[in-house]
Amino acid sequence: MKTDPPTWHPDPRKPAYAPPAGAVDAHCHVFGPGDRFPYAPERKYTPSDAPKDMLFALRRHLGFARNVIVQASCHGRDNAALLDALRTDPENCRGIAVVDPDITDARLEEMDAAGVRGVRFNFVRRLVNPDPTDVSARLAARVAELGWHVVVYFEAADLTELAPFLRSLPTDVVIDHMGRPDIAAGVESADFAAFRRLMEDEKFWVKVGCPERLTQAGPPYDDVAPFARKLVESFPDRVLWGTDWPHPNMKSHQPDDGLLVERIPVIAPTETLRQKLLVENPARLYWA
Ligand code: 0GY
Repeated sequence: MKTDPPTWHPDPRKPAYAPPAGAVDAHCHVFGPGDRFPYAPERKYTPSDAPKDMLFALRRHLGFARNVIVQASCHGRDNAALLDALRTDPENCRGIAVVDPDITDARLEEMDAAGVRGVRFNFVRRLVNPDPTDVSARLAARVAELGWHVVVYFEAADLTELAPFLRSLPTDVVIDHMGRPDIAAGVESADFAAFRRLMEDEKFWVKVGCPERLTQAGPPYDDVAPFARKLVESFPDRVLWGTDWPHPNMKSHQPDDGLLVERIPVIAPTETLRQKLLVENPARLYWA
């Protein structure tokens, strides 16, 4: 499979907005390097290598202190690159893994010791062939015993069908990319209202980043900001923010991570909201 050109900005600006001490980039990935950590045979894209050293350099450049690294579909269920990154900086990194439903308890405990705090269920069919929900539910019951949570990635069109499963999970549930709302439909759309109704259940958390993937207008992503701001103001104690670096599979443009950080005060307009979004909420979920 042909390697995609780099999806990340080669020279992100130093953001004019400085995040508070202890700020967490709660959604980012590591890719390879492929010669040491091969990409999964079943992958739907082959990224350019974006290894841990690049991620940690970006974190320093952006003024962040910690990372939550999420297993991306291009690495399938082999979490070796993720675990290697976590073990390089165990104080400041936590991870979300994608695992085989029949993984052993010993292996889960090993991952826990390395800093994994959850499993990701990906329902986006252009990226994976999702497991049946009863299989995922059994895995969720097992990881609940470790105090882990579940991260879910799905398209807005699938929310109605998935909602009963999501509500039934015995763990906290973190939703990637605001549930991928249809930006053109507007912040008052029935679908986004349904998403906010789901969020009223206190088990749900939501990541309010990723405007670059949802936008129709392009940078600086003014069309996406009202969605994120609405969630931050409605659920201030259950929102997280991440760069989504290295922006897997992005085709329209290479987002400037400095710009993404500069947008934080637009979606979280007070210092109190930003402290919760960037520091307190991720600390509670990942470092307690
Ligand atoms: C993201 C989004 C994407 C990719 C993945 O696991 C992945 O490959 O999550 C996407 O293509 O929307 O969260 O990074």
